[in-house]
Amino acid sequence: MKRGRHLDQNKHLNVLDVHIVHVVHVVIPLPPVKGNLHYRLHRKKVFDWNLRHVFSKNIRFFRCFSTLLELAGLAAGLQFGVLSETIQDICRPRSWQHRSILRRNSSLNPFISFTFCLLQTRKKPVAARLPHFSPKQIANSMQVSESSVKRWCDRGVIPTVRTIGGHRRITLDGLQQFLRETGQTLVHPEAIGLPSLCQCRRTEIPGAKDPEQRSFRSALAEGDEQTCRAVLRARVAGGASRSEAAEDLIADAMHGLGEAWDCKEIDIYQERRACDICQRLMMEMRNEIGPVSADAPVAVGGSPEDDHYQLPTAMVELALREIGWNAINLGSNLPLDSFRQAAHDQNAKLVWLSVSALEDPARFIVAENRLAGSLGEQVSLFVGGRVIDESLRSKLRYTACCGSVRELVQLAGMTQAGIRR
Ligand code: B12
Repeated sequence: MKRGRHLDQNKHLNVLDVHIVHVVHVVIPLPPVKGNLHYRLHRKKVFDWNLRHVFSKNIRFFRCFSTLLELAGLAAGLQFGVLSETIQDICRPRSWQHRSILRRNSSLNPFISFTFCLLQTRKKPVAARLPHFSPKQIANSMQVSESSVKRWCDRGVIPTVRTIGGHRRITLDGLQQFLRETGQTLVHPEAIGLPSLCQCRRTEIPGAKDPEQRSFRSALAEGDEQTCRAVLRARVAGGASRSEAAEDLIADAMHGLGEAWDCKEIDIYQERRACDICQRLMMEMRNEIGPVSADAPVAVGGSPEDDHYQLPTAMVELALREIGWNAINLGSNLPLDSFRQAAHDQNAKLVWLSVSALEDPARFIVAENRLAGSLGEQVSLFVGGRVIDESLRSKLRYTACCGSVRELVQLAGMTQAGIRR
């Protein structure tokens, strides 16, 4: 039977829908019937897995057997929709057109023999697993020979499925597994309709001189939270305060990641993941400090409206708590009037403003000046952040404007309300 016709007959089957769970070969000897053997050989290749189906005339028996298998399969948690369809297909009258070999060759013992596969239908819809690729497509996108890809398929290095016609096909999952396990890359992912991946995704973030900073930077870019934590702890164990360690390692690494992101040397997800890790590490350190004393002076602060940066203000909170303030981080993207309200409600002695991004500097200046005027003489206003440059600074009203958390610690420690560790 020609393959084309064969595929056509089975067009309702997609080989990616099924996979062989088990091959069953059954030979049932029959009592010899002299003279008129009506056993017929069904020669149709249902699949190209060289299966031969020899049926007796008694189709009911076959159906019964398949039902039993189906039940057994269901009991084992498998699905057998395709098996029944295949059998129906086989059982069509036109499948019986071949005269039996048994009839022509009387030396053969009469038997019913059939080999078939238990086919497990996959549960996911086909579309979810597409696309799948031919070895030639993969070879083109990897810039290797097609025969190499076929060899990898046959050795199981690339997980491969077969079409009904027996051709090798590689699913996206299989391809990704292969690339992951072998460290190979697609030179031309676009050749198979995939977006190009950043081949030069860095985990070495250059720029730091200190070995601890270097290892923290690369662990952070790698997403290795354990190593980040260990390096941070080692810094604290070496005598740095928690906020100093955070500034030396976290701020430094985030600056490095920002530059690497700007140069397209890391992917954006690495930066987002790094932020998340740093948030957790700072929260851990904050919790290690423990509760502040009941009479500790209160400080409140955060980032202004349209500023979504969370790490700088969290770092300020950590630093102030470490020197004995009851520092309360109000978070990011907060209208400045809300700072005033929080200071009033909490009876705060210090308000900090961490400014990393400004959409409308003029509006910010007005709001900042209003906030400074409303806080009163007893409340210190500390301003800092990466966008506070000389020209902006000159238009703001504050008690102190610092470039770093270290400076803030020194100044806050000197304020009247500040208390010693
Ligand atoms: C993480 C990150 C983000 C994240 C933040 C997420 C989060 N959950 O926090 C998000 C996604 C919001 C983001 C967005 C954008 N980002 Co961004 N981002 C960064 C990155 C990589 C790290 C920021 C950070 O957390 N640093 C760590 C903190 C601790 O360091 P720090 O801010 O310098 O703070 C120190 C001091 O300033 C000081 N300090 C800070 N606050 C205060 C307060 C007081 C009172 C005191 C005393 C001191 C003080 O102490 C800190 C410790 O030393 C920086 C790179 C960098 N150089 O910082 C880019 C960076 C700031 N981003 C940049 C850009 C371009 C953007 C976007 C415009 C990108 C875009 N196209 O959308 C947007 C703008 C968003 C906006 N309008 O708010 C550029 C800015 C370039 C420029 N010339 O302005 C940078 C520099 C990256 C780069 N190299 O290109 N970003």
